Amino acid sequence: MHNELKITDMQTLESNKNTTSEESADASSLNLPDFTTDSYKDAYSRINAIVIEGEQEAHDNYISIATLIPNELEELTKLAKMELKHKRGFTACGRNLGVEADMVFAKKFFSKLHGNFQIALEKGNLTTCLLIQAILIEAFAISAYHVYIRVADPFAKKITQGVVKDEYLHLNYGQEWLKENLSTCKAELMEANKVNLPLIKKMLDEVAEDASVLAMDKEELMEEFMIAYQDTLMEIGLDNREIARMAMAAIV
Ligand code: PL3
Ligand code: FE2
Ligand code: FE2
Repeated sequence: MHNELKITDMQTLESNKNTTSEESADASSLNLPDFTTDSYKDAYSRINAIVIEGEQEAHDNYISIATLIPNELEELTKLAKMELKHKRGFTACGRNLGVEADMVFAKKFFSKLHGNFQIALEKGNLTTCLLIQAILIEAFAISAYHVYIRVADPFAKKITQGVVKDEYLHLNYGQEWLKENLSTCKAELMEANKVNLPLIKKMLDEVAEDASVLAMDKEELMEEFMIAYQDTLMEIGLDNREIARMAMAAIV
């Protein structure tokens, strides 16, 4: 982080100032994977499908959530529409690389989480629905997109940069609702987290090998996820101990 530079770094900085950020971006792009190999395309067929399916399910979930908060219909419809735009964007990324997305794999990948969302929806458990979609899935997407942007082909990089900005709006939506209703939804939030955070961790484990073929590092994915997740819980108004307790659900 540039803002962590100390005063003592300033001289070094001065002597390096002919190295622009543009040039260092060029230098790091030398380490990009070869997007044309069979192994890259094979891994991409699953990762791309996961993202396409994830965006479609996110759309459906926001539409479903609107049935539980009818006066938010307009806002939630707006969020849902963004998800379809994301889906189109990532579909174009696959097409651009000549890859066919493995949608059967992706449906299975999401099935457990999808099932839990549907049960919560049927029961009218809005807090659980928001935790699953607007917090866990969005934080997962944000972490994956941040890491992917660093190693994506130029076409996909541009699309993903646009998408990740929207995902923060979605995370924020859930965050603000949960913040306003914290006194009445805390117990359900904790319980839903206990059940669903381990699923996110499993999904991350499951995708790690394919992700590494795309030069996406698992540790980095986990780190980015934890940053988005913990930041959100803090904004919602949980204290350090509560956040630690919730995060711990990922390792048991
Ligand atoms: C919500 O807006 C979208 C939900 C999508 C979830 C996606 C999780 C992705 C995990 C795999 C990482 C791949 C990133 C690469 C993109 C082609
Ligand atoms: Fe999205
Ligand atoms: Fe989203």
